[in-house]
Amino acid sequence: MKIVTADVIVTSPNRNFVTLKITTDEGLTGLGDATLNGRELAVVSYLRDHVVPLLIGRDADRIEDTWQFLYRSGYWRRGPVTMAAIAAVDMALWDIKGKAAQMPVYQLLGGASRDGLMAYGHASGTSLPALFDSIREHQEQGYRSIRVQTGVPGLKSIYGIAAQSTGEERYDHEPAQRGAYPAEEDWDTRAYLRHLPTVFEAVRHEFGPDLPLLHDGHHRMTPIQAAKLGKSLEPYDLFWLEDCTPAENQEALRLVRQHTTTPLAIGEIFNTVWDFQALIKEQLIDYVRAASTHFGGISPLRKVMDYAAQYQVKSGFHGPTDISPVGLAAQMHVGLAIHNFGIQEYMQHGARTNAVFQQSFTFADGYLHPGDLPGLGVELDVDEAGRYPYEVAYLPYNRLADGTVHDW
Ligand code: CS2
Ligand code: MG
Repeated sequence: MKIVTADVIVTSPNRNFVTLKITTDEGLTGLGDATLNGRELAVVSYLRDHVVPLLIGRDADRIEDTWQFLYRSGYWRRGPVTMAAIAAVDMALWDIKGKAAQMPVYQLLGGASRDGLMAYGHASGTSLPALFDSIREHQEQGYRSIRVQTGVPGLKSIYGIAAQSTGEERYDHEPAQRGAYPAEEDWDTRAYLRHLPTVFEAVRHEFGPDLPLLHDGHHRMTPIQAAKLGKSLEPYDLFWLEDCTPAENQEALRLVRQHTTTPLAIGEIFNTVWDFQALIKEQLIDYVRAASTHFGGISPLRKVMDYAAQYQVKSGFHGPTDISPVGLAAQMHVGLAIHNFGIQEYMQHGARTNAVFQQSFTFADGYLHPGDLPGLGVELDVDEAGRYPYEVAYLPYNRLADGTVHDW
């Protein structure tokens, strides 16, 4: 079965998405997600100018060979642009293989290891009452695990607070915004470290000991600050503390680990299996936060999880709205098949996005399931996608009180 066309589709229903659609000479089509939030067009060019011409005429059945060919023949390895482009090809070929076999992709990966994927949603509020309302709202939607982010006294804006934008017209992920320049936010780590334990104490008091609670530190702390936070959150029994330090310095996790038993999750900005190698082997993390979309697709995600299984490290795949429904489906299939699944982030896309991407997954009683359609179970309505051209959008950035740029 030969690849005859590969189209790169850019659409911005509630936010920007880049999708690769591969068609074979047998008339089968496959979709892959290549969305790189805030740098979308770089991947479009990488695909259109350098990858698509190499795909035409290739054997669509040879997923691993195509992956290795694109990775190794490019010479310049790794990096989010390269790996998002390769991811899209990998996902599209798995989608095609599933359709050819008349099976959902999770069946090709070994079949289901569980009935559904426990998912967590994002509760947030600038104040405690607003946060409690948001947690209750998520519980009513069925979520049984909840990420908690709040405002910090003295700071105008803080990562992950949905209140900054509401309604269907909003950009479909709270911090990112349409516009020609990144929004500037403020940051004070000491104020955050003082405030956060009081928030978790109040949430535990209100919602009891059972509810799994997660928190995202979004790369903002030094190792010793992260160690201190992990320690001060221990009484509130977090499911995980995510991205407590910037991911570039992996040694930092060793120091954090020496000081706290709060479980650690990292890796949403990692691109390859090698980024996780030392962290898994030295058991410095508990959850792999990779996303199929930025990690080279389904094939490497499966490999890193099999490696992690030896060390009892579990999955916690990155699932914000900047992962398209195609990328989300891809990692749901992996999550259902692997033994060491942990949890799946699930933020929910907006209505326009769901009209562009027809999906077959279900979310019931807190559990996701990718569905049983052949392939990934997602189709793209090209006409609907065409109604929403690309719009410039950036993630925000941070400055400290004295004007220094800080990690966002
Ligand atoms: C976040 C992301 O979901 C998460 O854990 O860290 O929302 C992140 O801010 C965005 O994916 C950036 O594109
Ligand atoms: Mg995160």
